[in-house]
Amino acid sequence: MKYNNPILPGFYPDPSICRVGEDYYLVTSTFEYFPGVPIFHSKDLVNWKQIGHCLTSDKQLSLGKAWSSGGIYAPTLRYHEGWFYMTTTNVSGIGNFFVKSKDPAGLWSDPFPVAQQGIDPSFLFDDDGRVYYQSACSGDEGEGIYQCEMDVSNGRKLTEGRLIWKGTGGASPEAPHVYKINGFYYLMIAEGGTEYGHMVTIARSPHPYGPFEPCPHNPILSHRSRRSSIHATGHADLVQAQDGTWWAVFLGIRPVSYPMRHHLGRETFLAPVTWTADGWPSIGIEGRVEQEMDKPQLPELRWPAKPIRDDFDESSLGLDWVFLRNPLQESWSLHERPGYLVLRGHPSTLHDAGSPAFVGRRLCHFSCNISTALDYEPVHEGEEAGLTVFMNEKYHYDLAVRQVNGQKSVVFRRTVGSLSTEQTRPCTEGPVVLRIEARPEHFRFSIEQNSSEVIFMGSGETHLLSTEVAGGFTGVMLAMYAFGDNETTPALFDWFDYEVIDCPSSGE
Ligand code: 6LW
Repeated sequence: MKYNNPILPGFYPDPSICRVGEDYYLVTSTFEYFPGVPIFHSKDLVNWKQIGHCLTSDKQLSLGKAWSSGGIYAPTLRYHEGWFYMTTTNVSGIGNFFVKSKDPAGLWSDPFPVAQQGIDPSFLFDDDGRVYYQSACSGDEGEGIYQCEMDVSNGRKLTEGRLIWKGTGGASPEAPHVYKINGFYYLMIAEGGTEYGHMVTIARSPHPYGPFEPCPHNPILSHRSRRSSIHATGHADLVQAQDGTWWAVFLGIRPVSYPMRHHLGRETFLAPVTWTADGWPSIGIEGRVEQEMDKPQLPELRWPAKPIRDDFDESSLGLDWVFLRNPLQESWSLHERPGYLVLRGHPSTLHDAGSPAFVGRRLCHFSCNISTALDYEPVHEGEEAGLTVFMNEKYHYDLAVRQVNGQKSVVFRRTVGSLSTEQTRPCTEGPVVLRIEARPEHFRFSIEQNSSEVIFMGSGETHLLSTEVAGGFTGVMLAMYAFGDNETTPALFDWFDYEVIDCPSSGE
């Protein structure tokens, strides 16, 4: 039996995994989006269901100063003596910290700051009760992986951080994880940067602080200069299944168009791990991963496919929905008009690195149809509400209802760096259906009113919103939004449809 990679399609980078009995849990990074660090559950390593977020309060996650692709960098998830621990870095806030919980679905604790510099923090709970804490930073001894000992009851450092490995010479040694296996301390890292030069390397030592002997066949995973539909593989975490087999989760990208550009973000992939007789691992098939691979021999647990429509009938937002930075509570409501998501715009717009009225979800497929029904009668010049395909404040395509010279109009806007184009078309009173056809190379935007003809408004290339063009660490988001300067008119979103046309991964 086979499974399809990625196991988590769409913007789910920097995965970390742990196993508790026959249950697997996985977290990913979330940067400027709130809530932060989604946590998923699986029984078979292939089918995953989100069960919550680790960071759900302003106290845990303050993103007010987060630039695009700032905020929450890579997390690590570990389980020890009845407690789940998640550590990460708020690069726009308190730096390295961890939260803990007995229930992986949450609620998670208030943050425990850790006074160790750098990014990509990780834990090792050693057999003798010591807890070692690693991070990637440029410290007194240069760039590399630093480790200290810590008291995990309060996050206090017990020893100074010491450089334990610089890697094999690749740029940006980062993403450290230490595993105690057969009496050895294995230190696995990423090198080469999270782009096309990305790779995973590993070293081991009989002692927690080394010296570390590099694996003779490093890198144990890389798609550098390989012919593949998958690239930039790296930032891995290992887990041993209950049947003794080893598996790795890691990030990768699936570029489309030429030259290679990816817009879905860095996604989570799975591959088997094999070990040599003298105790060195390889990820995938001699360091390569395929789109289709042999399934783990674990009891399968699948969930029903997600419904196409969210009609906002619940008292809280589904777990797929996120805000851009910490939302103004008065900017959104599911209670003001039951059965509608109500957005109330304010002066923060899509064009600044703020927190506009914005409720979005990841684009997880190359081909899907997105639509929303918007009931909105703007009265103030310049106020608007609509649907955006959003990479960051300088790279987004918007289809919105707006007041233009006193006339209710539909506007299609493309913002690509310093370039911006707009097409405007008057429209009548009453609800408007905003439609987006997402395909590998382009997005097509249309409107429909009074169930009459569908009017094409324009299109935009996916590559102009790609990471290679827009930069950053996230992926394209699809969001309902509103903004305006004055006492704005409430924008009523009746439903939101996300209909998958292709299904390239087992995750959907
Ligand atoms: C992540 C680090 C990295 O923390 O990018 O380029 C950061 N490498 O491993 C965000 O994904």
